Amino acid sequence: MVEQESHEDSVDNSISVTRQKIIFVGDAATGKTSIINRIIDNPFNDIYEVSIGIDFMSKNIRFRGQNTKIQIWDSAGQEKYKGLIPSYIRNSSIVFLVYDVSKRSSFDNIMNWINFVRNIEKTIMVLCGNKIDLNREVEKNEGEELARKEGLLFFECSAKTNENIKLMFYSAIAGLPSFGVTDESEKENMIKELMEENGGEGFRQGGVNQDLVNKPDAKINVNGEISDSNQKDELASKNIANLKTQINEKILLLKKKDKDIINLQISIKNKDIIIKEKLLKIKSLEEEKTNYLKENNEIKQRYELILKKLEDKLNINSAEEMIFEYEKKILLLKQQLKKNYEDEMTKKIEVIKHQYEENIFQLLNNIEKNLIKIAEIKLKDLKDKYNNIYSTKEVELNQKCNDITKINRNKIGRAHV
Ligand SMILES: Nc1nc2c(ncn2[C@@H]2O[C@H](COP(=O)(O)OP(=O)(O)OP(=O)(O)O)[C@@H](O)[C@H]2O)c(=O)[nH]1
Ligand SMILES: [Mg+2]
Repeated sequence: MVEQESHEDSVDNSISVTRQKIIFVGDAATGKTSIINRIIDNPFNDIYEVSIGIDFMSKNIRFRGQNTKIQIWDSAGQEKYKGLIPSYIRNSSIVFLVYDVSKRSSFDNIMNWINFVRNIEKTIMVLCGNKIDLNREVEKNEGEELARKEGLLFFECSAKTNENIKLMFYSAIAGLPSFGVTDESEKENMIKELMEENGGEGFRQGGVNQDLVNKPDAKINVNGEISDSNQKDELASKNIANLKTQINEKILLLKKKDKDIINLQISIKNKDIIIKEKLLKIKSLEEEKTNYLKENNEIKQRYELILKKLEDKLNINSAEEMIFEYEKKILLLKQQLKKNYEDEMTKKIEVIKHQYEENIFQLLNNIEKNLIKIAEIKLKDLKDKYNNIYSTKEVELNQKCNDITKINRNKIGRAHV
């Protein structure tokens, strides 16, 4: 655990004072400022005034003759101010993680806040579900469950109705080692005693924002005035604390740089080794290449030798004979092909001839039939014609016969007369 800021001061000659830092974090508008206002007995404000940077208030808590100076730091929940928070979490005694029970997203983000705090400081964390006077989106058992799992203290409260605010605050600070109570059974009495003795009165509101806190020679608070010496002390001690934090951060940075240099040296050494290994590898590859070229040359020579031997072995006469044989074969094949072609053509001509003959025969048949028909018609016509002529001629002849007969009779009659 990082050393806690726990200065032993002296308020008067007889009482020693211990300082304790408490900080409230959580999403914007969850009610951090409203809770702190209730702790210090300020009235509840319905209007949302967005916090900017960091505000603080302090109070001397008296308990069994011991004075504890409690500083309460109120952080702004807006994301853009998150970067300011770590230096206030460092060396803090208690961190209140506030969510809004009527807004699920603020509870969903609590785990991020827990991790955020844990990455900076190992400290007491109090999970606080505010706005229980409103309709819930987060049930109490969900908060309890998360607190149990993560080892946090857990309270629900309402800054509006003031329910549970003081109990939550005094229960949390009762766990601080500065009160020297280790017996759990005694804690309940202690909380009661603390509440009775201190209540919410006596808190002094600082309201110093980040800009002022970061300046070591800051002489004013946000109200633009430093009236009492206590307030001056407060501001000075805060400035010293901040300077210390800054120095510590610088030391950490230097240590980190040292580490980086060592790491760089190591990495240069490693690179050296790698380069040496690479050079060795290149050398062995070059040797391999020379061997390969040598081998390749030998193979080439052997191959050329074999080729030459093969050329010598080749007989030109036998090649000519082979060509003659092939020519003969080609001729035979040509003849065979010609014969096949001729046979096929003859067959085809026969078929075509037969078809023509068939067609001509059919044609002649048809012509003959037609001619017979025409002749019959002509014959009939002629018959009819001659019959007509004949019958007229017959009538004419009969007429002529009759006439002749008549004439003959007349002649005969006259002869008688
Ligand atoms: N109903 C109800 N409203 C509350 C309660 N606590 C705070 N509020 C209101 O919630 C709003 C935000 O409250 P603040 O206390 O300013 O919230 P905050 O967490 O300080 O917000 P930031 O400073 O922006 O991070 C204000 O309008 C308050 O009046 C509560 O318990 N019940
Ligand atoms: Mg606020």
